[in-house]
Amino acid sequence: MRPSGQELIAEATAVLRGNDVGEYTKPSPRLYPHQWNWDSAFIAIGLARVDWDRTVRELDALVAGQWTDGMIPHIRYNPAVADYHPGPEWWPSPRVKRAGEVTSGISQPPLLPTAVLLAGSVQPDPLVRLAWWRRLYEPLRDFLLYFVRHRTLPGSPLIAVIHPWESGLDNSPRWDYATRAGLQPSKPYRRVDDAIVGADQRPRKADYDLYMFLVEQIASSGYEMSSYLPGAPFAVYDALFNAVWFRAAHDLNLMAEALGRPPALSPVDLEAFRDAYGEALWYEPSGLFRDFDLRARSQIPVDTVAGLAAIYGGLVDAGRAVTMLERYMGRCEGCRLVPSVAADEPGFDPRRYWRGPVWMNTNWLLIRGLESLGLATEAARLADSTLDLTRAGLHEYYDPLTGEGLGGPCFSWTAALTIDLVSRFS
Ligand code: 9WN
Repeated sequence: MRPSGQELIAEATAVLRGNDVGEYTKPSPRLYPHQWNWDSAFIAIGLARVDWDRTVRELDALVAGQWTDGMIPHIRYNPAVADYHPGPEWWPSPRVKRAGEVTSGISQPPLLPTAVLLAGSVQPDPLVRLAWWRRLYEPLRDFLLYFVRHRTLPGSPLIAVIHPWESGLDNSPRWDYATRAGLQPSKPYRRVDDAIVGADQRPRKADYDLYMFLVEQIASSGYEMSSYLPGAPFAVYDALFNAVWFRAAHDLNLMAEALGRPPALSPVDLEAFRDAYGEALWYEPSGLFRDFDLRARSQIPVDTVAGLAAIYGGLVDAGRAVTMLERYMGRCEGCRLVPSVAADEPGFDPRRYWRGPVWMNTNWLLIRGLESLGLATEAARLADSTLDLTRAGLHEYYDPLTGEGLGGPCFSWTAALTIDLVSRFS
């Protein structure tokens, strides 16, 4: 039997408290000891319902790592933690605004503006809410504009990610074409993840070789995207990343309106973005969006949950959302929903990280998207099956065939999004 809503909220709150290190929340107790970008955004969305003041601290800490060009990095390292590898020595001279900040040199899906909008909406005092939005507005605007200014190439408004870590779905089979090239970093590296979690649930050595090769390339460019991006060895229009950016742009514009400011992103530019997304990424034979490899100038032929993220972004209408989802589910019969990779894909692996397991955060994105499109029944159905996953505990991810909890235990975004879903759906 599934625990009651109140029991789930109590359990999830205890997980968040257990991972709380004062100003930020570790994604999980041992595996991820630093502050991660979109983790803190997901965490804020649930935490705001149980401790609003702590949520403000969480996001202030994340924004403290912002760079002079507006980027908010994917990891904000805690200098007191020494046993995490690969560590900040791989990211020399980060261009941080605030002296003393130690960060990585790439970003992650920009969920943060949406998290600030949603967390702000549960603050009952409008003066407190607006004061918070006013304080964060410019850092959030600069964060979204960073991608427009530094991650686009002539001819398209779509945003290029330059590392699989930036996609948030690190070892997705979408990136196997890059792994297969066999690129090697110039120096040896250590990893600790596969000693904490079973190696069969983590990225393979070939994946890490690529990750560390790219880290070296990006760092040695001095993070100068105007020269790096045109020839970058890995540059992709990621369907999920771009959908998250698009929704964040709309959400930031809602905040601007509440603050009596003009839109941060022009509605005309957003329409052009929407058209470009459809033109470059739609793949009719699968009824799904795909990612686009800027080196090969072609779509990447793998169907994953990232291809559904347009539902979250508001980049499709309700009719298309339903058919996309039904088609994808039809390829995953017998699975807990929604596997990170379509179960009939050759790269599908039900236990290995982003190669098949079900994740609470991608489900949550779809649920939010369905709600925004007015598909309340579909959203409630998916929320119910998502909450059902928690029977196995609040894990990082779940085996779609058995429901077994995998990866890190006591996982913060699973806990936070459980709080959000229970609060809204039960
Ligand atoms: C590398 C923290 C992060 C998530 C990512 C997830 C994983 C890191 C890792 O963990 O990435 O950034 O070491 O595998 O893929 O989405 O933000 O939870």
